[in-house]
Amino acid sequence: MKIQIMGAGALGSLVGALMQLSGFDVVFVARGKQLSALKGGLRVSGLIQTELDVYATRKPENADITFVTVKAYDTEAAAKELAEVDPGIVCSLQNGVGNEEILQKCCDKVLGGVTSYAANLADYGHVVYAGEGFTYVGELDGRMSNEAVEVAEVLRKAGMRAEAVSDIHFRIWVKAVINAAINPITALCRVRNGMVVENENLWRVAEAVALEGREVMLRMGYDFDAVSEVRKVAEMTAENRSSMLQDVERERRTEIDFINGAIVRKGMELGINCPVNETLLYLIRGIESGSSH
Ligand code: KPL
Repeated sequence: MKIQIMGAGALGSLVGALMQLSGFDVVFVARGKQLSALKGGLRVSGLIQTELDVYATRKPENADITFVTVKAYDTEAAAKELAEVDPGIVCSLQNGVGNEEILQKCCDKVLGGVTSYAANLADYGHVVYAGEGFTYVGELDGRMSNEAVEVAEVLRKAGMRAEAVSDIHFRIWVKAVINAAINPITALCRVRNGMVVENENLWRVAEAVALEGREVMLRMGYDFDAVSEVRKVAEMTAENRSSMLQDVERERRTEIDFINGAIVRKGMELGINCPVNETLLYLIRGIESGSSH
């Protein structure tokens, strides 16, 4: 079975490495310095230590399953490239809301996915496997399909904890609200995730973001205890530097528009004001406009 990783950055390289180590034929799609480095091999450190010769390319190819791991703002470009080949089952493992809908415009068979596996790029071609998590995949319309079951099975064969679910849309929103409460605060204050709960000033902001997200989700028919979940994830990932903090430190564009931006937009649609999410959205956009990406 041929597995393709569309966007072999930190998470994509980790998933690809785990797949290849379990015997799958893997294509790593990357660009720039990461592509050049991968052509010389992929190093994995952290929870596992290994070096692999990998097949890395700029453009996607035909495959049985394509995992999309590009940053949310690159989903549209990735979808257009995937439309030129037969990518098989396309499964997003990205952050934020709306990626699947963008992929569906160009690809026939799209599954939603969320993962809490943690990976960081120590350098181009060198991924650090920072934490084992859980991955959920599912149909966007809530059906339990053979494709979703098959993708979860493939992830499990690669040694990952994974499950096919019938509420992937809900899980995507849960992750977005958690990211909305942790990521921009850590990026603005340049702190690791744990500080969001350890510092009472930061916690007040995180709690307000979570409560706004919860209100929007409630109106969508989704109930979850956003404040407790944010606390739990911030404590569990206390030593992590969030993906948004890493983006800001490297002067790269962030995924703010697909996280807090998505909450603000959905809130507007439903007549709910989300002023704290909106403020964080504008502040992170302000940082982005001052950086060189
Ligand atoms: O998903 C994350 C991210 O950094 O994007 C969290 C859960 C906040 C872990 O760092």
